Amino acid sequence: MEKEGLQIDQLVYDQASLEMLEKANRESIDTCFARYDTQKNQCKFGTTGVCCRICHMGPCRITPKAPRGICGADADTIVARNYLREVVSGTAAHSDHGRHLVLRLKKIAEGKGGGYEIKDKQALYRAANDFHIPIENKTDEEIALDLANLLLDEFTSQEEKLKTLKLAPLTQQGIWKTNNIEPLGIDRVIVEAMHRTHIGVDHSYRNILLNAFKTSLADGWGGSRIAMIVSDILFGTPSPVRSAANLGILSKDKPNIIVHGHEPELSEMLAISINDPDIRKYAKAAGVKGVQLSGICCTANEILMRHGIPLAGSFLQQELAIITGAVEMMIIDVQCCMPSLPEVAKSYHTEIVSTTDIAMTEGAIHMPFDEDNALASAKALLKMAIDNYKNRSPEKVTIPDISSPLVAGFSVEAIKYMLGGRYRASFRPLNDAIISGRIKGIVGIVGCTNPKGKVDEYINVLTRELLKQDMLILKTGCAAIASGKEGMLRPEAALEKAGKGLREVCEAVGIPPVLHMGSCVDNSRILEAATEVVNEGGLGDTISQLPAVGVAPEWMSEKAVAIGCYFVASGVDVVLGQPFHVSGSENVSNFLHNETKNLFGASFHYEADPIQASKKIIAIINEARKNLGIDKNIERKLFDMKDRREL
Ligand code: SF4
Ligand code: MSK
Repeated sequence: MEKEGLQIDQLVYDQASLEMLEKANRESIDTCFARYDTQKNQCKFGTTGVCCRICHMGPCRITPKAPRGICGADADTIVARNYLREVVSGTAAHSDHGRHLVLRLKKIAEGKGGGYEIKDKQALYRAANDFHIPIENKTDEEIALDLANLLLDEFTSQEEKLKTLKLAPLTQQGIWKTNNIEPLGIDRVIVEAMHRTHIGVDHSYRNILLNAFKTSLADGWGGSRIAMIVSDILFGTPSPVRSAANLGILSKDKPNIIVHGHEPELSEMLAISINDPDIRKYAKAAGVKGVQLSGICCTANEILMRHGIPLAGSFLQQELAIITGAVEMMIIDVQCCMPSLPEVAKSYHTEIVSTTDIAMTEGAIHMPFDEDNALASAKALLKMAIDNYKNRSPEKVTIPDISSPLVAGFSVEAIKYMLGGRYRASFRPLNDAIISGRIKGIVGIVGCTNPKGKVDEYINVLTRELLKQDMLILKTGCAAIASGKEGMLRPEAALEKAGKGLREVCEAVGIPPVLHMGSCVDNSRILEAATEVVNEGGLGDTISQLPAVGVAPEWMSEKAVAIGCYFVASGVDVVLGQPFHVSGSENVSNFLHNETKNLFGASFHYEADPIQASKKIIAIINEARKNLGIDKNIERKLFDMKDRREL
């Protein structure tokens, strides 16, 4: 229930969310916004990172009068250990997602795919080529089996460095070697990091933090990259697709099914099954005209990128979607699904269905997804949702009439194709546009939404500022959804919002100025794009030399901490709109915000205000341009015969 004194219009930026918060208020529904208000005097020991509950002599809290915990750990050790544990959790989340997909690929290769198949053979051959797997005289299944086994070894390898690191530019690999942060197998790295942070093990904040960067590489270049590679093989490499975003996409007269979470296996099957003749027939018999599938968070991004399934909203709209009263079923898998959903759903007819045994929620219906009978599992859920349509109470339904059209699906392959066509697909035109100054730089804006600020405001204000300054924006996760709702993912946004140079490039290529590259694990696509730019030439030979910055404006999850770390370890400066919980240790803060610059050529920066953040980003990009000697705009010149002769 909303509380007295809570200024609803200060909580959310988009009108659809605002309307639903007002409805929540009228209907006395508890939401995360009211709960944030209750929690908002947050514990200083937690927010500064100096609370330790790693052993049962504690918990201990560091203060000026008590500078050490019972075991003798000081603020540096405690803050660094807490930080590393966040990176471990984020890395584990992305990597476990990747592992499931590799296991599915292996089953397909063994003829036990359960309805899944190799959808994108080119993606399979590309991956085989990347990992030097011979493909001659082999069936696709044989290639897939070799690839699956190689990728499974990436999780379990005890003594060999990750092979996926070799996908980075050569000099980048050298930087990791010099700093001794090349990860071994993903599982080993995660176990080792948990061991290091046990009481009485690693007490050097510097050593612990270096391990955080090493662990994060096992995410960005390991688990997340693997998830991306295998998703493309199983479900198709994304290419530009039209769709729409925001709660207004919910149907007034069809059962609404929302998928929410991160793993694409079930949602992919649902996207396929909505057009199944059996489901059409079932819907018709129930007197409805089919079903409306949509998504929240990154499961949404996965099926948006490949099927154009619309986005109902981002992380902080999950409760608001139910409050429309028009959702028959919300299907949740893993990560970012609030435990409050069944409580909100109690006031409506929405069924909350959890689908994986590692993620159960009290009050939800638990129907584990049977991946070996995926189509049947997906259809059973759709039929349940159709059955539930009759329980919708029209008097409780309010669907905000607000949504924006968008174009998503910008994988690296798609960008290359758009830049150069089928026969000359390459990043050359992008590099040339950066060198000539028409595009000043590339900014990856990623991550979540967070009730600590007005939801979406930082993301949207920053995006607008950067577009004016000719920055090409790459987006993933909920930050991309915010841009979708704001109309920034339309090609026309280039005409309306971009600076002259960026507008010219977007018009010529036919792309929006903000490119939606996918889900949280697809942040590895941003690293892939950065690698393409380096390898294309003319902009230095490490990622840290590129005029490129990463931003996590409204982040909240441990996954975002891991993402930030692997961006910095890969040479991309990262601007945070929310600070880390590290201010209790000057040494840890200094290491993350300054010293890493000497190690990796990039560091973290915290800016609470989006306009200040845009200035910081422009300064970082201008410095990179100056160092590359491309800080003067080069006018495009038409060559006459004299020039040609001179050439
Ligand atoms: Fe306290 Fe040390 Fe135990 Fe942490 S590990 S709770 S600082 S005694
Ligand atoms: S869903 S991790 S709130 S981006 Fe990937 Fe959004 Fe952040 Fe979850």
